[in-house]
Amino acid sequence: MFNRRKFLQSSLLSSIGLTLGKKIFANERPYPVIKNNPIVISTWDAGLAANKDAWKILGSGGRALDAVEAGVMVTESEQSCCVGLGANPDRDGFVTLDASIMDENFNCGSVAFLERIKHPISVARRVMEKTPHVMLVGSGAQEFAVAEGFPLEEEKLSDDAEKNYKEWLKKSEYKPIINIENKKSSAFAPAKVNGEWNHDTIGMVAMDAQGNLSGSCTTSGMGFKMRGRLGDSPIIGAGLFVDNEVGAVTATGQGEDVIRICGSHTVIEFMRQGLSPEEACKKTVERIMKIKGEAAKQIQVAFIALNKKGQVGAYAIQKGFSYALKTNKEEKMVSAKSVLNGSDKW
Ligand code: SD4
Repeated sequence: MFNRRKFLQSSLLSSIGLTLGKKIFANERPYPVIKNNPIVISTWDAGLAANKDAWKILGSGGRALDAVEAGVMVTESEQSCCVGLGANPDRDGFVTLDASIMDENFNCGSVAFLERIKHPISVARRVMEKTPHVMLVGSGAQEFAVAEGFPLEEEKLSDDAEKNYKEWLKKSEYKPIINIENKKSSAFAPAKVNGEWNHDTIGMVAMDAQGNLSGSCTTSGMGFKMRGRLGDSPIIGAGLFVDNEVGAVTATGQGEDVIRICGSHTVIEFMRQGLSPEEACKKTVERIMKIKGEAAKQIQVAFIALNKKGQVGAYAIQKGFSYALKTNKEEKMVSAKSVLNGSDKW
């Protein structure tokens, strides 16, 4: 039955909507009012360039989710980098990629063991937005990507990766160790970027002008890994976690040890209890070290965290981990504190 009161209410609401819509248009304000100071942090040196692209979105009032996707796409595109298709292959000579993304509403998506697709992070976002699932892997993930219009790239190693792989094949020793900042000659060390050794992962977390948090993580995983091996990066709660009431966290380093303790989720829970981002990362790193005992001296794990107040922090097992930070006031690399400080290293 026609209800006059409801009709009046809804016409009133729509005219308010129209007036607001007109007002926004009349003021030519393309984005919502800036309420918070946006901030973005990301792992390792490649984070500087990635943050710049993220900032194009954050700095003009855009959404953190869009920023963390656009940011890490820069690193995925680097042919000479160890993230994306230019990265070191697995021990059978194939590059296999993992990525995950998470927004402010616990929506999340990930892909793993994905081959021949340039931007795994964008496929992860499509999984989140276009399927009822969180994770797609292997040929299924690739089929989904192609169906979504992502081009299937040529199966070819980058020059750096080919050189590294040939070198590795000489001994073909299976000793997976990740992120060894000081052991440049290791068969498992990642490829070179601009003459510097770089890493095979980028994780990024950001807060936008609305105060919303999001995160992304993308990796080629461990160089010369077993075929099919996954690390923490595509696993929500391990390599990445976002709780919009608390903070956003991502991990880098030896994924197996991050997965064991649901690393990024653990950092979030410590922050929920009131710890600062740095303290929360430190406690989580210490938990891994307690479990590993002496063996912790052989690995690197690091976390970066951002809380709801816009405070950031990081902590690593080994010395040498740094992250890139960008706000409207500064843009820099920050060296993280570590539990082990060089003398007790390896
Ligand atoms: C992995 N956590 O696949 C990733 C590797 C990494 O810098 O972070 N490398 O285990």
